[in-house]
Amino acid sequence: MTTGKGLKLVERDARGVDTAFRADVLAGLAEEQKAVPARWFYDDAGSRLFEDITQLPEYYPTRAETEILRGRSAQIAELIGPGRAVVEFGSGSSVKTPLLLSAIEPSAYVPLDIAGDFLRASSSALAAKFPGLPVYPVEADFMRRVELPAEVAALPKLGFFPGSTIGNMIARTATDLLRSMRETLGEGALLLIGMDLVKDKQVLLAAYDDAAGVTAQFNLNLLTRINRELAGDIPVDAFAHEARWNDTYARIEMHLVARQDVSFSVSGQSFAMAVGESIHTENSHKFTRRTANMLLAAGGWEPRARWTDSEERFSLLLAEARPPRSAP
Ligand code: AVJ
Repeated sequence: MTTGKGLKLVERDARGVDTAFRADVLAGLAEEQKAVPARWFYDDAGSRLFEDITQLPEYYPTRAETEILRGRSAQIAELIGPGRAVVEFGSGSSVKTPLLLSAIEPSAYVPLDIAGDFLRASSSALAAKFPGLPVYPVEADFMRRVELPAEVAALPKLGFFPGSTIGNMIARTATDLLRSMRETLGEGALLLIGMDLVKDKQVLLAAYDDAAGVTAQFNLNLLTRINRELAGDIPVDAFAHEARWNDTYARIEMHLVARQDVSFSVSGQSFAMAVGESIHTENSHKFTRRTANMLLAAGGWEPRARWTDSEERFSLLLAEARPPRSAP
């Protein structure tokens, strides 16, 4: 296993504050509809809580996608073929990544992640599971084109982006990401991507507001993180977790709603919220076959195959980076 370039991707000021986190939180809290990007959920506590979420009875996406990877591995392997360098966008899950790698006989595995420590840990675990498979972790922000290691330059590529993480992005950002992936992987590359499906509203709301309150803890942990890392004094108990269905954009939204009038400060800046006002913390877009295909096409990817789980809750799509065709 080789290591990345050792670039420091997380910039900290003299006090050790993550400057991008502070900038996002201060800008987001100053908006009319307060908002903090969902990527900031994942500190150590948040990452552990997300792992707990994936085990909840109400949270079907992880089980549904794993069912597809297990049940359709022969067909997936047939269409992908052996010998590709698998480029995973994100550090990889301990369950889904091995399922894919055992199915397709890849010739290299390249996980891309901005969080170097997590990347190194999950890469060595994976390398131990697949002796003989070259693993080249790259510490990078995959929202932009990534320079892949020279060792995989000549290999055909398969991008892997499971989990419906693309659903966290609004259409414009999702399109930018798909186009960056195309630049990173090159023409002729394949992309295997998970997208959660539109379904009964009550099923969706329950998946994001579970009876045990784990998703509520996950959402509220963002405030705890802000207090700890950005010298905040937000009264966490004054906020309630709420999941909402936004029908215009076909997405679940998570909000932190003020249960009373509150005022607080973060990094020396003061904020006030009236009872009922919220901080918007996450979007989780849900797709149909057509909106999924439309999004892929907008990003330069031609849909090739599509699988769903037995209850049609979740989709896994295979797409190919093809040269753009002119009209018609
Ligand atoms: C990791 C983005 C796929 O949107 O379902 C789970 C995150 N948020 N419960 C999702 C999440 C609340 C999850 N993704």
